[in-house]
Amino acid sequence: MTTHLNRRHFFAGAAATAVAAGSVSRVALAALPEAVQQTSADTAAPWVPPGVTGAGRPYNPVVTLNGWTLPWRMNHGVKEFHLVAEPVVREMAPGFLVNMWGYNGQSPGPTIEVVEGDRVRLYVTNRLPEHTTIHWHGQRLPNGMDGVGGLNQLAIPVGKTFVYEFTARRPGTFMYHPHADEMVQMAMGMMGFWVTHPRQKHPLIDEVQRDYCFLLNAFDVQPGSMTPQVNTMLEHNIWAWNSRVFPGITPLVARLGERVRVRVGNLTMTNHPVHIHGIEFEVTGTDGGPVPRTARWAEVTTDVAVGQMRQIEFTADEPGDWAMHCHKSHHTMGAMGHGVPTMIGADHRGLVKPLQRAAPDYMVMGERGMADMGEMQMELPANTFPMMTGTGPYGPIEMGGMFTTLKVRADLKAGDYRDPGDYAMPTGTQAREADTGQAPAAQRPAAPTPATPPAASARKPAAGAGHAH
Ligand SMILES: [Cu+2]
Repeated sequence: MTTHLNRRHFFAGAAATAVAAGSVSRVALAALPEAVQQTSADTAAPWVPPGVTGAGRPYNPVVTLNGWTLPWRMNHGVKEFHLVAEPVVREMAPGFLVNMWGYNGQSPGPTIEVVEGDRVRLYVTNRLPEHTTIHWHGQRLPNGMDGVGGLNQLAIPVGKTFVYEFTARRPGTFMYHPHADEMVQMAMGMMGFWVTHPRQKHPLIDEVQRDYCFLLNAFDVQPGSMTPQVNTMLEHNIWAWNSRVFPGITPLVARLGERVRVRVGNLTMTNHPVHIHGIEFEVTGTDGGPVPRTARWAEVTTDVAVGQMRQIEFTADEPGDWAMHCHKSHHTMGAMGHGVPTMIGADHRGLVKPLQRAAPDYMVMGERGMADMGEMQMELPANTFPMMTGTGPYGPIEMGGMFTTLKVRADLKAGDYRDPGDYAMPTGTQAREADTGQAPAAQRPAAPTPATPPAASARKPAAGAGHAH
């Protein structure tokens, strides 16, 4: 877990690039906070702000999956941030690179993390080839700071820097994204997370030991290409968490017994039922704020609809490597799963050899299901994310999208977010091949008799009533 913060001032050295340094005066540049860049897609360690008076009580910082928190500077009581909207190359999984638009070197942009009541000033520099804006999704703010191009403000022209300023009025989970050429800019990955911590102990916001956040996002990257199709509405083939896909998504790590919060925001075009194995959680907050305690119930899957945020909490009290994923099974698959004809049950016997004489690379796939693809060494076009990938200690995991793991361990140190490796299962606690030979025959209950006897013409009665299946 490294941060790779590149603390260069954004405009230093920009003279050689497309942005003309001459278009902004030196005095104006000196007034801007530094635009911190991130060069890594790794999960950054939580960012603990320097001790600042008046910045609120200490809080437990969030950890952004495969992301980072943007450092700020204090300027006469105002927290100042500098976001740079720009083209980036995002590593969505090891070896799978996608041209995106994002902020400060990555897509999604950095997480903005402040405290309730903070005065916040955000400089936004536009290095995209077209105008943009930023909408601060879910915030209470003056109308002119809401970021809807044309409605509330002039769009930020190419090469220009605009400034937004407001007070973070309510604690909670928020997002940011453009409200200018939205379809294109969000399809290209322009979005980020925002967390406002409560200033005082809040009756509905509990203390947790781990606080994770990520955005659900989706792309259409055709096999062999590097740039998303921006006009795709629903048929995306890359289903991502924070612009990463399994096995590129960092596991969520917790020490046995810790309270864990996970904040999820959805900026795709469809809903995602987020499911965690091994524990039950409660939705403790939505886009509108904390959920009253009497309105919470335990569940293992929560649907996050388009434009929504959900904040869930649980006690990590079962050790292991628990799957955590979107429950739409197509969303845990990479490219190539879509549009493949169903071959289950098709008999290829006698066909393969003649076909291979004509086409030596021909292979049968799918007639016994598609699990074979998980271990297939098929040659793919360059930069293609396969349909299923990732290997666990017991073989291929057969996933490739919105999937990661929750790793709960007794021997973790507080605040240690490193991947602890594979879970070592206690002997005798794992599914295994059944011993069908030696065991003495168990007493078998009789099969239940039908409540209503079937009509004689409809079904013949089974020969042996106790017949086992
Ligand atoms: Cu999904």
